[in-house]
Amino acid sequence: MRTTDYSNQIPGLILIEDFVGREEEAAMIDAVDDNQWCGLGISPNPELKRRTQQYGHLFSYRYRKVLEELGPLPEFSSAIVDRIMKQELMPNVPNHLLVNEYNLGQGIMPHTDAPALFGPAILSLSLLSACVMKFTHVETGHTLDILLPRLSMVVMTGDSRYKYKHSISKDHIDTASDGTTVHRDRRVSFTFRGEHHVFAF
Ligand SMILES: O=C(O)CCC(=O)C(=O)O
Repeated sequence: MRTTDYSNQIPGLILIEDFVGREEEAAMIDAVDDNQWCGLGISPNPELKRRTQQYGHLFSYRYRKVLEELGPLPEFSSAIVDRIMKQELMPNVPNHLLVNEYNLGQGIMPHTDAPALFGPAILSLSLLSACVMKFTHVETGHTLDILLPRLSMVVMTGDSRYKYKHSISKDHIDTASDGTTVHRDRRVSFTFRGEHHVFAF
């Protein structure tokens, strides 16, 4: 594992390379591909333009609230959760896992994960492909494009979590701020979030 601390450019932003190995990656991808995806017309969250899965609880993008408690995070994520806690990357055990699939031409719009729903640390694991994540300061417009290598974990706390929006382009080839380019492929991300959610039911 190699950690790059971007805090001198955006406080609270770090990247940990090789957070998982290739065999773990394959097992996690097999597990999610055996489960039900939603999005692209399929409920819940049919309006999403990419496929997703949620574990822990079900968040509605449309209504911006938690709709249902789904139980503990799945067995296939438990080694990652243990690693997160051992490395003290989150204050509490994550209770939400969002799996996003990005095929070529799919991205995610600039957003800040709802502060009223999710805790102070947002962690996202990149599987199968690298991509570039753009950070844009909500007030100053300052931007930074960082490469998220395959198998890496990006950790957003502090300003990177609360004062910046993050997004992923639809481009087939991405360029980071340091000039590195990456050819995109199918990417599946595991985003871990914790506490601070108010149930709607
Ligand atoms: O794909 C990722 O790494 C980020 C996902 C994300 O930002 C989200 O679903 O809110």
